[in-house]
Amino acid sequence: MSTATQTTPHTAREGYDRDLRVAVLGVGMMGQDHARRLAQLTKGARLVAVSDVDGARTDAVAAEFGVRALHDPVAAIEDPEVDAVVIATPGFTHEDLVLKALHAGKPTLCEKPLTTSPETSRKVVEAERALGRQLVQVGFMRRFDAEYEQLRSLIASQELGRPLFLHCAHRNATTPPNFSSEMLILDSVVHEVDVARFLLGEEITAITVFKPGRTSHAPEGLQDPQFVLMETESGALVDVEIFVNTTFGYEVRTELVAERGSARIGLGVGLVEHSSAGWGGGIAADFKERFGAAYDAEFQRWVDAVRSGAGIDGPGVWDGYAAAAVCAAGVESLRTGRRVEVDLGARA
Ligand code: ISE
Repeated sequence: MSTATQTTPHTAREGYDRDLRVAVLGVGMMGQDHARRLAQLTKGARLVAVSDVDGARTDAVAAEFGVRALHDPVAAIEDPEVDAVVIATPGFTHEDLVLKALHAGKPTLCEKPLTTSPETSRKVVEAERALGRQLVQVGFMRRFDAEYEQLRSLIASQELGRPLFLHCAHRNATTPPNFSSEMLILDSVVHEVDVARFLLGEEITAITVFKPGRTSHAPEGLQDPQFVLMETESGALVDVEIFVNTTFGYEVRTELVAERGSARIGLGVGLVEHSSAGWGGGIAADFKERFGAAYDAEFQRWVDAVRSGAGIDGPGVWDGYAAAAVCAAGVESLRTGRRVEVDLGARA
């Protein structure tokens, strides 16, 4: 980061030969983390403003980083002193804010979900297409994790032959208050949907959600764990154990089984004890710890892409739309107990 203050007029399409002035919208847990990242770590970026529905929080975070407190997120998007925005507000606000950012021509890094339904995500896809260039990156940070990148390269090299199965485990220690059974799909499995598409390079065509016996540690009424089975265009199967009240830590693992071999990521190093008696030294406490380096890389590559005029370097609005469509089908399957097919329609 640096503190250059040159204000040459420009457009996002031309790129920036000075630091990118970024506003973070939504400074809850994740937004504050991103604000700190931009203020202290990301090169070529300068945090200039923050905005949150909670006015006191906006003021406190703005004071902490010595930046402007903008209480209206739309005003922050339209502010001439703001080049680009990070959206970390609750999911239901994303559609409106992303469309406003597209209208204002401001490069945007939007935390997942892109929007809360396939229909509204498709609207964003169409709006960006009408603009004729990519301006919105979606915050699927696992694509920037070194192990996922390695596994993707291995699959792409075809060294192990055709992928047949991905076995995924996604475990969280506890859930925040009001975490619903649907949120296991919409908030957690959404990452597995994106990494399956990223690793295999194809779309998901159907999803079935099973409801195994509940853990006694889940809050009343929460269906935890769940077991998800996804089918892909090529016939590969992706299964996900999603279990969000393990009590003992954060585990995210993927095993690839291909025609001539298998490979696993997310195991940690050395002896790892998986119990409440201890973490054995290899299990992260939460996703901020497990994916900290991936978030750092995601932000650096996004800022570099925006400054170069490329707009994005990572998952775009189509990826956000595909994830929303698969998750909506997953929620339908959770409710009905049936296998639900996914039809994305023509790629925009
Ligand atoms: C959370 O919102 C995340 O995005 C984490 O990566 C995921 O592991 C967790 O289950 C979600 O609740």
